[in-house]
Amino acid sequence: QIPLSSRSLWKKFAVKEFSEKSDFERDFVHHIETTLARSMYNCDDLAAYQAASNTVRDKLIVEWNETQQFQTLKDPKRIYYLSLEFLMGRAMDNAMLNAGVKDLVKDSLSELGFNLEDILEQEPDAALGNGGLGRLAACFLDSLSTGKYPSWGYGLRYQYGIFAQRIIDGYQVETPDYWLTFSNPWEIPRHEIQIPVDFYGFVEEEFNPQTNETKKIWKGGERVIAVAYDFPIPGYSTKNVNNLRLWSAKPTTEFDFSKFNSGDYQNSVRLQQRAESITAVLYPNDNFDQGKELRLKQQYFWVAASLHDIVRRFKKTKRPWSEFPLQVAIQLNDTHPTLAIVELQRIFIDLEGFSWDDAWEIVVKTFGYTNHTVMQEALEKWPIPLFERLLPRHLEIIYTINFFFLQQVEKKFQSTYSQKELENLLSSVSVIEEYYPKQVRMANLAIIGSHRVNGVAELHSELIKTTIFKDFVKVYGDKKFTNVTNGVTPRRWLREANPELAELIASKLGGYEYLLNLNLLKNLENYLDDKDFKHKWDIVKLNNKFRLTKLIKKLTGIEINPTEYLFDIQVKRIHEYKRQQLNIFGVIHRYLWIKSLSPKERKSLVQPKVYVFGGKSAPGYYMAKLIIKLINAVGELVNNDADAEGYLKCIFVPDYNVSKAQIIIPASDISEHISTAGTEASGTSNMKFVLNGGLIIGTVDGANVEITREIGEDNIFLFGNLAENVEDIRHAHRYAPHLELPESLKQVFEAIESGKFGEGDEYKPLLDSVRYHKDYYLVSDDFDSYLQAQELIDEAYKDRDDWIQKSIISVANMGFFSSDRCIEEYAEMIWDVEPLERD
Ligand code: CJB
Repeated sequence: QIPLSSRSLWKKFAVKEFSEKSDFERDFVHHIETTLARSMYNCDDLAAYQAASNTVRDKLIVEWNETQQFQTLKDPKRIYYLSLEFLMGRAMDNAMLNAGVKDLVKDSLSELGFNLEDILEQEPDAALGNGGLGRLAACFLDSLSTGKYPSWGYGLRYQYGIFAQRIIDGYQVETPDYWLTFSNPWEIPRHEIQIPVDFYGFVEEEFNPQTNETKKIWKGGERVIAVAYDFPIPGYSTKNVNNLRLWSAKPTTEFDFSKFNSGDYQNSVRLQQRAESITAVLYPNDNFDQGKELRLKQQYFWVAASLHDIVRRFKKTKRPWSEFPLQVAIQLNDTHPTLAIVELQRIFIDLEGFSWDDAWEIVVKTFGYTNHTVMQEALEKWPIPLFERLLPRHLEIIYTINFFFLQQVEKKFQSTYSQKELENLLSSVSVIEEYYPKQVRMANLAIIGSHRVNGVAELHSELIKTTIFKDFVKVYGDKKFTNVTNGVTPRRWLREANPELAELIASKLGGYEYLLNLNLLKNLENYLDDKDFKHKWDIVKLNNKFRLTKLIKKLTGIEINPTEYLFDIQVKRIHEYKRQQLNIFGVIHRYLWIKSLSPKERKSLVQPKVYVFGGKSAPGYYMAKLIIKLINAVGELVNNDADAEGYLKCIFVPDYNVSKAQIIIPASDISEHISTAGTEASGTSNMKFVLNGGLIIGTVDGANVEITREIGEDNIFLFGNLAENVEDIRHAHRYAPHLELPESLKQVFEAIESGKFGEGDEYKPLLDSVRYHKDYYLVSDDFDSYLQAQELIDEAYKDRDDWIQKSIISVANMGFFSSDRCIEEYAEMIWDVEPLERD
């Protein structure tokens, strides 16, 4: 505590945020000369980026500090968003835009001899996520700050984010993404916040003669320290700056003297080094559970540190424990943080001395769980022997949770169910799967320990109730299950990614207010007859296509004149269920068709198209890697074939990430969201594309359904079988003696096998997965319908005026898909929290 007599001095020297060019310039030079120890004689773009970002960061930190102090004073209910992934992308541009200082910084830097756009290119992406789930968490943080919700993100500070992808001879090659080579101005290391986390060890019973009770005590065998790194999260057009706290694992400084004395110094160093490996690397799987021990360690390390922090913050307020769920809402982003349920129960009963029931009541009120997938291979399960070794006390608590839960189920159904029915129900909802070895089902645990479970789009939320969690609906009724359709932040995905479109919209809507109330976009419909506006709309799209072709040239060497082509884009993780194979088979079909035409016919019949692909495959996902290879091989042939020149290009953009997405998405005429119906929980890039004036070709899946409802059926190209029919079709495939392929697909397969795209044999597993292995993803069933939809697109694109009309109407009706709306829904339905306006 600073004595009162000194405080006026502190106040006199309190940091002042820059608000004029000269302030920015002074601080910038200060950072160049002191923080970086450079001068005007050795200041390159990287140094300028670092100095500029430090200057912007200083401003942010002043507000961040004040926000935190204010929240401490007011002590509102807080939201804690636990996510193993935060796919943030770059911070600098976003921070400037949110604080409203981008023009000032741009002019200042220009006066100092630098170009802002070049400087922004110096920033590495913070790529601490795989795909949609991680990016959703990042959009939510933006909306939480913008909406002034007192909230924290908690995650891990991986030293290596998602790998960088290179394409060598058409194949994906992974290289490590060490993103912290240069000091990171966007994080504040909090070396004073160190939380011990234990693993392994054993459970002891301790008898207390005073109370005559025995108590379980977990004696951990290996201790690791969690160190906090704080990332300020600015809101748009508000001084509210929330915090994202990421944990980094460090060894303890306590030395194991027994090892030392026994002369095993090297081993004791090795053990310490092992600690740091916990937060070394992000697991690069999307929609897939690999079940590695280190991953379970990551999960517990993160959950234990975060809960310790949350409970400590609550205890500081001296409120009674009964108020815990009134002050704390914890959202579980997928099942990855499910151990938090068990850890909180452990804290309450083992450390704070609660009764089981009192503790459990608070726990369930505190947690909400978001499910992001129905794919079986993504559902997390941990083998009991592993669990028992790593977290013996937690396993005991899980057994007890399960015991009481199953008892309750039994009681509820024993009079109405037959013995057999009851057994089936119990074994389906049990947290423990009877398997060899037995396994802990994390989704079941998450449902039992939360008061709300939500899916991420209407169709998905219905599907979880009727498929993977249907037995839980029997137990709880369907009130516990709800829907919050995903959204995206219009600040990054419109204003930042597409400044020209954002400005054009602002010119009609009287400013940028719509970025805070996206429903205002609806007013764009007043300009559907405004020729000048429509012309400008068209020009913006063309400019964005130019911007993308420049990037393509830089990354692949391939030159494209965008004025000639319709841009058809599919960028997302490579996955069989997302069906990039369907797309590339379609490209091959189109190529064969073009080849079959005379030059004159081509001219009159073919709509020139560039197909752009991008996305990473998990390193161990053989089939996805094969799809990447095929796309590149098709590109190699098509892009160099004189017959196809001017009609067809096929591009694979390497190393798709957030910053590239910001250039790719605004350039699309059509984007592809073509998952097998019922497999894509929501999708979020579909929303980004439409918000940027692109139309979509898609299946009736995930949030495509709601996008269609909002923008109208005339403005989207839907095709394919419906989710409700998928199971029957699969069943038919399973029992058919052989699968009859449509003629169109046969042609494509023949072309591939003839060796046009390199060794025909190479792609055999991919073709066989369709024709001999039951075509699980319904590629053959949807192929003709897909081709028809593509034809409709070609036709529609001819009428450019109508196309622009569709584009404007679509954008005008995308208000619903702002992540601000999601956060409001969570706040009301799940968290029961209100925004807190800073005085
Ligand atoms: N999702 O990105 C992931 N990873 C997973 O392991 C499971 C799901 C995605 O989450 C997004 C956000 O909710 C969804 O839009 C997307 O459909 C889903 O695949």
